[in-house]
Amino acid sequence: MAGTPTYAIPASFLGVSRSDRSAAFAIAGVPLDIGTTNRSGTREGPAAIRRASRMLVDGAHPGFWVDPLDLDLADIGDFALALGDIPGSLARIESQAEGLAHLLCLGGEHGITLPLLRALRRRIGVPLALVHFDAHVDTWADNFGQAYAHGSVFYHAIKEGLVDPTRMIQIGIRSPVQRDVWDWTLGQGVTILSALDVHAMGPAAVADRVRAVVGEAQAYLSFDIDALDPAFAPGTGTPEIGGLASWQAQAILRGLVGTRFTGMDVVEVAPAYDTAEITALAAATVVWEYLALVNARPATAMR
Ligand SMILES: [Mn+2]
Repeated sequence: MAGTPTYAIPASFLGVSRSDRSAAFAIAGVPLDIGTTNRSGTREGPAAIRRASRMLVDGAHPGFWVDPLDLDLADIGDFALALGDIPGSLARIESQAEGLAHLLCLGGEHGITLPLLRALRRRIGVPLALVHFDAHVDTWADNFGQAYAHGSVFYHAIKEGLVDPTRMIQIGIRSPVQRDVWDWTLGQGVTILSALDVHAMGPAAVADRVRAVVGEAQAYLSFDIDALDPAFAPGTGTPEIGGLASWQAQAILRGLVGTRFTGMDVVEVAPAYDTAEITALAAATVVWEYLALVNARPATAMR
């Protein structure tokens, strides 16, 4: 606990000074905010998550004994976007995601995940398994006439063969949804665990289910902060009551040791609606948990 107090650390993710693209783990902000369908404000997400991450710099993860600051970790800044242009922005995000060893993105709205998956799918050559935390299925074919807004990400990801829907699990789902959208999602082979399922099963059983669905496939984690209950994450554009407590999401993640994750994002943080930085801190902690998880030795698996 010597040196610079956490609040005075530079506002990169975890205060890291490295910013080059050759690091083993690269953090990037993606402040896309033009495909939100309710309240906007995710353009401020990356900066808020970085600021909140400075709470997490004064020790190792107490379950895995990994200190993310000991990793080969860079914060490469924010990706450039095409202002006001969703397809143009998605193309730019995809090209900037190329050539990075292991990318962790701070959203931005959920629309950013589609180009990130396109880039990753091309690199690994096979469809990815997907662990998707969300209040919403995000498999709508369109959103009020817009095909690439934040509610259509996984419709396209499935249609484009970016993910293997039989190795895709959605956790925390609870929003109103059209029955045909629900049935289409299940019909593709996606596993849906509602928020009520999580509350009934408990985190350890959820983690077991995730590992059973994903298996040995290379996997991507997409964490929409609205998977958390608005009591734990008010700073988001489409809140839904009845969601996960922060500790439940944390416990599920800690149960995923050994999953072959190849990238992740945390999206939909809209700081204008946040209270006392709790949403931004939850998002920063999800990234920190992920860094510890993917660098954990299997022998340290914890519950
Ligand atoms: Mn979402």
